[in-house]
Formats: sequence, C-alpha cells, structure tokens
Amino acid sequence: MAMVKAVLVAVVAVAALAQLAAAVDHPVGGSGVKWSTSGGYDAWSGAQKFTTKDSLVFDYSSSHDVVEVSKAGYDACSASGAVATYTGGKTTIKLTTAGKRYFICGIPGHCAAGMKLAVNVVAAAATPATPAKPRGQRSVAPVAAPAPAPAPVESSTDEQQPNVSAPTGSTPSSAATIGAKAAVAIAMGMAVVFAM
Ligand SMILES: [Cu+2]
Repeated sequence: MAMVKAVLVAVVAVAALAQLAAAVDHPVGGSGVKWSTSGGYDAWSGAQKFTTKDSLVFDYSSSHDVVEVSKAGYDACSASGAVATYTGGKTTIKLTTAGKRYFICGIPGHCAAGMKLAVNVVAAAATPATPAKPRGQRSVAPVAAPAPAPAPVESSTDEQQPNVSAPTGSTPSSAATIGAKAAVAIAMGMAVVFAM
C-alpha cells in the first residue's frame, strides 16, 4: 500500500508540474466575446500573457475573417501582403514563436472600426527539472583498484575436500571473487567425484 501511495503522490506531482506549463487557449477579447467591430482587442491583449505554448481562438460571424498581417499591415489596416487568411467562424492560431503577431479583419472598413489585434508572445518557461552538473574534482571517475589475480588451484585429487586457499594479498576479496572461488570449489568437488 505504501508503494501505491508513493506512486500516486508522484503522479499527482507530475500532473501539477505539467499544469504549470500547460498551453492556454485565449478566446480573443475574453471568454464569450466575438471577433467583431466592437473592438477593444488591444486593451484585452495588453492584460494577457501569451506564451509560445498558447493559442488564440477567434470566434466570429460569417461576415468577418481573420487575417494575419505584418506590423505595417496592422498600422495601415491593410490586408495586402497578408501572412495568412482564415475564415469559417472559428479559428485557432498557435502562437509558436516569440515576438509580436498582428491580426486584422480583412473586410474593408472593419479593421478601422476596431477589428485589429496585436499580441506579444513570450517564450514559454523552460522545464524546471534540469539537474545541476557536478563541479570540479567530482567529475573525475574513481580509478578502480586492480583486481587480485585468481589464486592458482592446486591439483590435489587425492584429497577428499578440495582446499581452495584464501588470497594471500592485502586486497580484500570482493563478492565476485568469492563467487568465483565457490564455483571453482564446486567444479573441483565434482571433478573429484567423477575421478573416483
Ligand atoms: Cu470584419
């Protein structure tokens, strides 16, 4: 149960982190507001924070469209040299790059009546879980001590129990050499049995 609980806590923590960096769909003008000649979009835009994970959602009637333009097009209310034109009443535009983006309605007179929007897109925050690199001497890998040479196995078939002597060196035996010695002992024992 404790294990299950720990896993659940981890899942919730990850979900919370993901929420922090979640993409946001911004309804242009505010929730329930249409893209229309009512205007006021730049006042709305100035109060928002747009990141490169977010999207703009334009909701509009068939008498309008959405045209992405340059700054010059935005300033002059001109759709000539448009970056892109969207129609259909519902347009979602991903703000994938940082910087300014400009949108107007391409129907003559509508931009001048207030259908213009500039947004400033900032880079989404980087993933916070970047571990710091270890510094200085710690980056040097420890040099492994040379393993002791395996002790020569005496061919003493006349003995009942093969006697494998412990290494005489000062280096302590590792688990691996102990295991190897056990294997040698078993092999020796079997050899003795078969030789009889
Ligand atoms: Cu329009």
